[in-house]
Amino acid sequence: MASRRNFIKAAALGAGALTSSNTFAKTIAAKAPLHKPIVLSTWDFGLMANKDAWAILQKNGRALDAVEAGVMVAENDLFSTSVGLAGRPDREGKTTLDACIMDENYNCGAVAFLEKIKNPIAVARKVMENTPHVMLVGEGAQQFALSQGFKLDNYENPESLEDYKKWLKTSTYKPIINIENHDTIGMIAMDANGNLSGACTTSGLAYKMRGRIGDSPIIGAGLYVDNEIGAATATGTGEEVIRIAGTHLVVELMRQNYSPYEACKEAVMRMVKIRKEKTKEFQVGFIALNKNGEFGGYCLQTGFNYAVYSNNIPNQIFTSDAYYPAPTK
Ligand code: SD4
Repeated sequence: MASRRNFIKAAALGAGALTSSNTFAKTIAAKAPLHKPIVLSTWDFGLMANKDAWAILQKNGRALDAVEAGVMVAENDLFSTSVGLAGRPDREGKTTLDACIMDENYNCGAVAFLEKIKNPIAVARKVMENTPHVMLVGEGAQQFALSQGFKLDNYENPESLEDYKKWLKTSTYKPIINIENHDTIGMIAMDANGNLSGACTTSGLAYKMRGRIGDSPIIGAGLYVDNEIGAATATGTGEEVIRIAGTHLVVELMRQNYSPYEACKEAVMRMVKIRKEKTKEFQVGFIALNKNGEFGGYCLQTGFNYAVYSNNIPNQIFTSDAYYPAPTK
């Protein structure tokens, strides 16, 4: 039976670890923190993404390269309806992409409202490395991508188009918690040298207004990395994450010695405080990792999970604790 100490540790990890039947989940409760290298990413598809990140991390590669390669797995998935060109379109039927990346030296790059480019995260990295700017949007971002050797790609996912046609019949906009409203991939990693980086990429909310940009490409909202302290990334309704500068808040709370789990929870509680009953209508989830290798996640609605892979645990899914115990809709 689990000891009280392990239970507290598991609670601090925010992993639902002792309620899981997964042996590794139980082990981690006893053995935390994680041993570097470490990679965490949002949702189920984080498992596949973590594998490609891990291939780089285990060869002593840089966390920055790992997170870029990792999230590209989701961007390249021709059937992902929430990341990359396969993602569900905006209300005019066009898929528009948002992404950002940040390294261990506070370097960061982002693209938003980008169309017809397969790997927005790679363009975000080029913005970071090859321009004096942090963020490029729309036509300018596409023009820059082409100048960097990226090619226009007209791929459209038949499933996303089919969904869009159905949506057009009513054209009412109401994201459904954990369905239309989720599946951004956010990834944070620590490499063998102890350096942190993160990446976040999405097609954003389905049927959004044309030109709408969410939290995912915004440094401090969808992603933040402070190599002295830790890293955090977010998923869910971007407007709500932006409102509280979500991931920057999580990292600043970790600076004040909140554990990653407590920091994610406190950020969610901030939303509850300011948005009150409205928080029943949307989902937001955060994951975080600190410099000691402690990690955690917390969300508003039940249903959020994330994938964790480190030197002391194999790639696996953790279920996030939630503020609302069961879906409210
Ligand atoms: C957005 N945060 O565009 C994104 C959507 C999302 O999981 O996270 N989906 O608001």
